[in-house]
Amino acid sequence: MTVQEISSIYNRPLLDLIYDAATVHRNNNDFSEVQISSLVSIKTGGCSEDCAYCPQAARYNTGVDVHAMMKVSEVVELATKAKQAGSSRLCMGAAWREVRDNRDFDKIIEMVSAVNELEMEVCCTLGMLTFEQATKLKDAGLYAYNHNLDTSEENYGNIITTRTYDDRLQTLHNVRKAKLTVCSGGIIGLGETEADRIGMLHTLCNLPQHPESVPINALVAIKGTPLENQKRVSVWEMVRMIATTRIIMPKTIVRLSAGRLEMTVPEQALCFMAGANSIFAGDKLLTTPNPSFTDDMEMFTLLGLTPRKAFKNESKH
Ligand code: SAM
Ligand code: DTB
Ligand code: SF4
Repeated sequence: MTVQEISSIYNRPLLDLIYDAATVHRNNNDFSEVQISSLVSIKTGGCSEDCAYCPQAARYNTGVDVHAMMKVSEVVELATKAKQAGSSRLCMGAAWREVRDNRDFDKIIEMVSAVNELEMEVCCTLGMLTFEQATKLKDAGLYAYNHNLDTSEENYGNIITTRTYDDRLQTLHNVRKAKLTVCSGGIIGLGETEADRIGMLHTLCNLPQHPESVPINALVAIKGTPLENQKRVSVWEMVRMIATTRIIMPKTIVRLSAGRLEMTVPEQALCFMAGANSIFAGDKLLTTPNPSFTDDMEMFTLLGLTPRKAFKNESKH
């Protein structure tokens, strides 16, 4: 799909866009199902990178407590709780630039296989990864790898200077080659233009294969980061972004990610209508608060949504 084609979808009158996205969603997916993922920050803060949005970058004073790698048993306990609350996927995040072949990585391999035994889809987001490391994770039972493009190639250097867009794409290539499923999306509200949003979606949708999941995050502006004074994105921008993603990648899981705490239930309902079919649940994202499981379950009941079971598309991979 061309930039022009994506742009003409993105710029449709809002209600047409929502209606069209809802139609694509209903024709391609079980629209009453929403996947629930939970996040665990297995290694927090102290990161060497300069991502302008991130509370975990060591160079900004954000007040995040730095934590060394969690114990395998702690992760299994959190995963078990998340599963009981309805999560089908556990995503383990580490504040790293890249994976290194050391004891921490060995520990992650153990975590992956332990959580996989709970019959949850296991996802990791650990920074850059080689093909060999991706293969090790796959062999341990990893299901998905998250690595966001975050913004357009043109805007990337305004947000992050310690690595390049090509580095990101190379990791996505390594992940795909290791036959892991790909989770890659971005953030809106960084100060990007609409052309940047469209540009990012263009890159995602023209990868050799669509990512199996695309998280759309609204910036959580963090005090101490260069983006602390960014204005909160409006729900209409979230809806537009989600609806466009749904239309151009009809079968992908589109995740309404960071930023839900500031959204009302009717606002979130619009996002589900426009094709979002996944959320992060549990009272914490990586370092910032998120709605509680209880509130989300009330919302699901109200809207007639049901949690999606793990490994639903297993036969395809
Ligand atoms: N360090 C690894 C990396 O950068 O790939 C993995 C963890 S990193 C925290 C994962 C993603 O979280 C980022 O790519 C970004 O999209 C998202 N993120 C981080 N801080 C955020 C914020 N303040 N608001 C919204 N999304 C954020
Ligand atoms: C994604 O796209 N968003 C999640 C997950 N993938 C790793 C992280 C959001 C982080 C929000 C800021 C925080 O809690 O630290
Ligand atoms: Fe580090 Fe990832 Fe945060 Fe960037 S987004 S500073 S790489 S933890």
